[in-house]
Amino acid sequence: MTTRGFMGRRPSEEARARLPPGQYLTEDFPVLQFGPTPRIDLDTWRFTIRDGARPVKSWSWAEFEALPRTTWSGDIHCVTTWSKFDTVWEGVSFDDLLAEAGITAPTEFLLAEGYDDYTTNVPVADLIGGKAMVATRYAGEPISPDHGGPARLLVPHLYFWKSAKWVKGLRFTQTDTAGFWELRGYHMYGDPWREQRFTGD
Ligand SMILES: Nc1nc2c(c(=O)[nH]1)N[C@H]1C(S)=C(S)[C@@H](COP(=O)(O)O)O[C@H]1N2
Ligand SMILES: [Mo]
Repeated sequence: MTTRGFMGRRPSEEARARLPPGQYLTEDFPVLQFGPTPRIDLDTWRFTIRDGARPVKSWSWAEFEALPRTTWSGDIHCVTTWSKFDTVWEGVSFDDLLAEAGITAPTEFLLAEGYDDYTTNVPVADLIGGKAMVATRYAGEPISPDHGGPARLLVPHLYFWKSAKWVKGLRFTQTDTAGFWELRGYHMYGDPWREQRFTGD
């Protein structure tokens, strides 16, 4: 068990190497969102890929659950300075979503959209090649409502605000279009290793 060493007051050498600048390690899983947790009924849940205004592909919950599954394990980093190590997620990779939709990405950018009307922009290049998924399980269980269940985007190499909770779809955009937090001063890209927290960082 190497995780023991991470729990002390001072992070171990290994933990420090895994912590991006300005981040601290937490064992908790803080809940952060701009509004209340939406109530989402699996009977009416849908996940839709759009090219601008045009729907390209849509899945019901049962259809989504039947898609190929991917597991990812690693560290997540929130702009509010907590990082959490060795989180385990399961869901459908962005690559598999495109393949199942029978498309290649029509533009270089998209907005992830939540059932709470949250949006966040991510370049397509940061989603392909196994870098992102629409997760439906965390630590072996369905994702709890507070953490974005039934499904959330997971883009773990960017600050966690890019991982939209209660995700209802992905919308390809012609240009890199600011989402909810990006319109309010957060960085358009959000690389934790370059400490891109705010506009201009
Ligand atoms: N739909 C939606 N997704 C969201 C948010 C939100 O307000 N609404 N907040 C973001 C922010 S700022 C963070 S830090 C993470 C927090 O995820 P957590 O509550 O599971 O820790 O969710 C992101 N995804
Ligand atoms: Mo955040």
